[in-house]
Amino acid sequence: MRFRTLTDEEIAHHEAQLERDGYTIVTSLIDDAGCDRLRACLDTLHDAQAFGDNDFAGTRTKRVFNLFAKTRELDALLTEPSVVRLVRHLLGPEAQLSIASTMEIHGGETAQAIHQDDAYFPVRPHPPLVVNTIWALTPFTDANGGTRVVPGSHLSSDPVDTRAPSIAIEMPRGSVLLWDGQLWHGGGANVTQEARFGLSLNYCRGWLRQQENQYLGLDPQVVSLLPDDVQKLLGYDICQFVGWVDGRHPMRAILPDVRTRIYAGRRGAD
Ligand SMILES: O=C(O)CCC(=O)C(=O)O
Repeated sequence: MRFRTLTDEEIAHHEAQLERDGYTIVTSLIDDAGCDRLRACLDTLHDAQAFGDNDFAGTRTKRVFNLFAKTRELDALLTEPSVVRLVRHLLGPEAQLSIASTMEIHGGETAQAIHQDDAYFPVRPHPPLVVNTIWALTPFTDANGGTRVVPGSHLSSDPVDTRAPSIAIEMPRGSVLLWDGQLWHGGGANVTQEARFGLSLNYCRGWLRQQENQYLGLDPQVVSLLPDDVQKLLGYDICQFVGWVDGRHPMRAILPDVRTRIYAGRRGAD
């Protein structure tokens, strides 16, 4: 999979957009072949997936969760350097994955209620706690259910009127939308015949509990064989004094027979 490389000026522009508007769009980050490859893998997971059974999840929307237990194709997205830099800009160096899921909005879906992705952390006001990303694996348009956002709404600690004017995110396939978890947003209505496919990698601060339990969801033997940066972003790390197991790095708790090999030469493992 090939990614477009962003310049430092482009990164600075996106950081400023995230701070000012609460969201930014990095266009055409993944090449066509990469999008095809991701779709081939995710479509296999979607074939067997039923539509949601409530208005919020969407009765014409398919979602698959716990993705890092089901494929290794997403590791390159999780560690994509420009997106990681932008996520860390708001969440700090210990940012970790909170939840990974697909959001395939089929024709006939109605608009989702706008909401905040950090609403389940009941502290107000607060600094950014969550950054969500949605990778467009089809084009996103106003008509096909492109994510709707209320620009600037991340700056208010008061609830937004759920009928507040929102705008639809339009972006070509291979692009990624990033937003501060305080931004009011929701999936759009799809009035076309074609499904809109989004892949969401949602991150939180390293000292928060992840929304999806990555310790029970993933096989520890598989995690132990992943590269360091993937392990860290999946939350298998220490954030200051949070995350220890028996006073040591959490990877020490996984598979004593492989830990010697894993830790050979790793700086600061103890
Ligand atoms: O699919 C989208 O564009 C956003 C969906 C969303 O915000 C959610 O399901 O929480």
